[in-house]
Amino acid sequence: MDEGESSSTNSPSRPWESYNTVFTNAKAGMEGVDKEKVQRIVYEMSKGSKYFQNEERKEALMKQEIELMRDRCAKLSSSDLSNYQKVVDRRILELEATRDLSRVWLHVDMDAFYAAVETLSNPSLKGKPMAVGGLSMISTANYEARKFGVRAAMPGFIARKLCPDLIFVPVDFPKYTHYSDLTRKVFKNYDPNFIAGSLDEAYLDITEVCRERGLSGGEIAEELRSSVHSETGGLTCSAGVAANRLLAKVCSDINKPNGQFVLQNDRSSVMTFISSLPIRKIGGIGKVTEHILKDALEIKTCGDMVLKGSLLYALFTQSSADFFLSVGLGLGKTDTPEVRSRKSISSERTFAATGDERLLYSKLAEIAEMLSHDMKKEGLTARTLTLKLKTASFEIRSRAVSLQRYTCSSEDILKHATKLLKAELPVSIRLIGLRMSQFNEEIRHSDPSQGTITKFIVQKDSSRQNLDDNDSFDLEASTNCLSNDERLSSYASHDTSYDQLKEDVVKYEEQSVTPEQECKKEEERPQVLEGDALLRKHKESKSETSAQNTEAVSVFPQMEPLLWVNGYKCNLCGIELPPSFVEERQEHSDFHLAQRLQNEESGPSSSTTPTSKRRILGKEKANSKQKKQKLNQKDDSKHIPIHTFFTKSNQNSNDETQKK
Ligand code: DCP
Ligand code: MG
Repeated sequence: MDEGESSSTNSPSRPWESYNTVFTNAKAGMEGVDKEKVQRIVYEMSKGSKYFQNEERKEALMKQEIELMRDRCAKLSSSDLSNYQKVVDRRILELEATRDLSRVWLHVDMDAFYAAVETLSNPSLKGKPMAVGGLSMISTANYEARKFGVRAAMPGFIARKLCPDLIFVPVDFPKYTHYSDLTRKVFKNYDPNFIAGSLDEAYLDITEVCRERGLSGGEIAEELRSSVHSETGGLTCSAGVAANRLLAKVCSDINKPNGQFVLQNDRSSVMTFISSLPIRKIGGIGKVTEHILKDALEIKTCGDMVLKGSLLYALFTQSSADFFLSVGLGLGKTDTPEVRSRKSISSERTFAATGDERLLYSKLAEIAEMLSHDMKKEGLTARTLTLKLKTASFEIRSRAVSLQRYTCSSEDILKHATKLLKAELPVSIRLIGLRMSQFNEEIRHSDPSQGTITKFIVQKDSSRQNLDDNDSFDLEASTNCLSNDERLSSYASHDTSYDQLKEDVVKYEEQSVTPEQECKKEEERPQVLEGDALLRKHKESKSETSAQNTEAVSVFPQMEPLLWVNGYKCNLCGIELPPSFVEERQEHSDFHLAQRLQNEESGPSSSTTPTSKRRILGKEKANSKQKKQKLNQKDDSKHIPIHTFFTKSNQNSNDETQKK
């Protein structure tokens, strides 16, 4: 199990100790790994690279956030805290009243999924350390490889350094989809409305099936796992059974691989379980949130969230504090969510940073035109316009305006967008985005094309019914103080295939139910952890809320699909990463950011986009017929050559390759 990360302490003689990336986070099967050795190798292999610098920048920002939180904490008087404690006591009563112990939820997650599927089709891989992916990035590793510290989202060349005998198998997404379908057929027998997460996991409400068949949750879990094993011809999975989805997910990781854990459905068992659970175990609490809670507030376990509830309510927005408190009480979702409908539509462009106002206005006009075109195509009108900017120094700004009427006209959009932009000038900008939200529901519901979109979403992948527990997903999206910046950085070159991407955005934008809810959601989005701008806003006023006139609002929740084509495929390098891998996606975006910075720095000749650069490099490779080891990478051309950003490390990697 993931032990989370230790606090950032730095010993000058062992600098890697404070170098915590996703590569060094433990996953199931990595319990005995020498973490320090892994950290040292990862550190040494990436030191000096752009990736490394980016990690350092993120670390510095995080430390800044922690300091700010400490300062705010120190300013709280004891009477403040005793007032907040009253709020906590009242909220505990209210939250307790919502506790539902009547349902039995099961979370199932396949073991080393891609790797297990590959082993099924090539049994000679059995028992040998292997990873699915390539030198630039691996998607997963089997449990044999994990003993060496090899894990998903790690560049393959680092993995090979950790485990020289590592066998690489290229990613074969259609094959995993096929096996995923087989598992879903089994899940349906237990809950026809099961909620699929990524390809290899699902939540099932097994209350009825337990009742009908007079079996316990544990017995159903055993049966389901054995059925998955036989229907797939040998794949194993792990399961967690608990009163709600949040707990069931935590439980499914406890006895991985090929195991299960049942948490009894009574309050005392739940409270005992949750009280000592490390906060990082909770879906929705990522690295940044973990560090802020741990390092600034000394909240290490879920139980601490209740004990220190007054601090949480004093320092965070109510929705964040409510989330933390409900986690501390072991509460989670127990209902089956409805299909979500579209929430917003947007267009954006990245370009070489410029302060030339004429150019910026002309970009804005193009974007307004594209957005209007898309809205007309989908029969949408909306009345909240948001302008998003990324400045030359990667600062993200969002400004919103509520329009007098619903519209989709490019003239209207441009008129208001121009006002928003004007207020920001002069500034050097590298990205402009426009988003329209708060749709006219009447038109929407009477518009047949809308039905088609929803149908498309549902048909395309039933997992999109709801990819995660909302409680955790929303928080994760908004708590990572670096995420806006980092996620935006992923659009470095999407101009190249913009039309295709826009199509994907239209199809896969994040969905919600009504404009009111959307608005509420934006207001409620936890602000403290969304970066400096939101920190400032939070300090100014907690009561400043709805999207009236020009004001800062939070993130563009639909940005991800611009990078993740069809919801899972990185448009820059083709790697496939399901939406629920929030942190891994973050790392992957960083990867591309580093690449982009590298390109920018190495002068005009390297201003080629990653896509075209990839093509050129591919050609060179073919022409020079270098006798590099293929490492079983049929699809290596899909990956960006690692040396575009890991200059030093790549050298090591090549040396390694030649040695082999
Ligand atoms: N995946 C990916 N990239 C990541 C993480 C995962 O492509 N960064 C893919 C490969 C995995 C699959 O998703 O096989 C499921 O992810 P899990 O986190 O469930 O990992 P595994 O199933 O591989 O291992 P386990 O669940 O046993 O820990
Ligand atoms: Mg899995």
